[in-house]
Amino acid sequence: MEQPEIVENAGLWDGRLLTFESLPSTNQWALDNIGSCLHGDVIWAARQTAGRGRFLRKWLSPANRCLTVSVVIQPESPDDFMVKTIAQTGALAVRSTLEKYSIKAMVKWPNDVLVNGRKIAGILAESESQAGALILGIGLNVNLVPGDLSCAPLMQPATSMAIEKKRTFDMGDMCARLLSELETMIGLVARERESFLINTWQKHDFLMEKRVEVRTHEGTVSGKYAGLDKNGRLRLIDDAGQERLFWTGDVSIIKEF
Ligand code: BT5
Repeated sequence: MEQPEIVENAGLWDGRLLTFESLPSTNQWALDNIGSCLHGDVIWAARQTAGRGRFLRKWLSPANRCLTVSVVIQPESPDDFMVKTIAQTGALAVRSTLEKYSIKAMVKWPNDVLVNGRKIAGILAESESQAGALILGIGLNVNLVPGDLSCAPLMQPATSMAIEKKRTFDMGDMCARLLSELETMIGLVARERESFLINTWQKHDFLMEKRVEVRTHEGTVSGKYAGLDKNGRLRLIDDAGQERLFWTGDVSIIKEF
């Protein structure tokens, strides 16, 4: 297995940045090597050969064009507010990173970042129960060109920073900027908690005021999207007028004619 290049204090907080040329999946590497990881370590692979999304879906990341990182977080307690809301916090950090490059992005529950309705980034939060660690995986389409993702059918259209801005971006700068925004966002959420999370999410919420369909392994429910609850769950007012809360699922907007 390839040995990473390690840079001290270049991860999150005082963590390290561990860079690989190629890994199957940065989240999987962090899970497999959790014993040697420290709080705040960031795993970055220039190329992922088996990147994954939620529910074991594939995440496609052409070499050096999609920023694929995983952050190791060892929360003080498994009930930590941050644990429940880390995917939303990650999405908000990606959104504010993009704003720094004048790209107006919106968040879509639970883990997407969209530009003009096209997916530019996805988040995968996984936990490692023995070490009590949380792995926050982020895939951000930086320099993808049209056609890069044409090898597979996508659940929704995709875009990249390069497609939006018609220029390429330095991956190292992008990684540093993303980690800095993430550190700030995690700090804000930890200090100001649900009021900050709910309000900030609401300002950039792609689903606000929409009629949606939420699909889970238990079935599909439709109704009016009503934002996040205090634990980061999706609130839906179903067609019978009842509030329903979801920890996970896939959401799509119902087109009204
Ligand atoms: C996600 O899942 O969006 C989470 C993606 C997390 C990827 C990161 S990369 C670093 C870390 N290491 C990993 O192995 N994973 C994490 P989900 O909501 O399930 O969306 C997956 C769906 O997005 C796929 O089924 C495709 O339809 C679509 N997709 C795949 N690659 C894409 C890309 N590069 N850009 C936009 N959409 C993509």
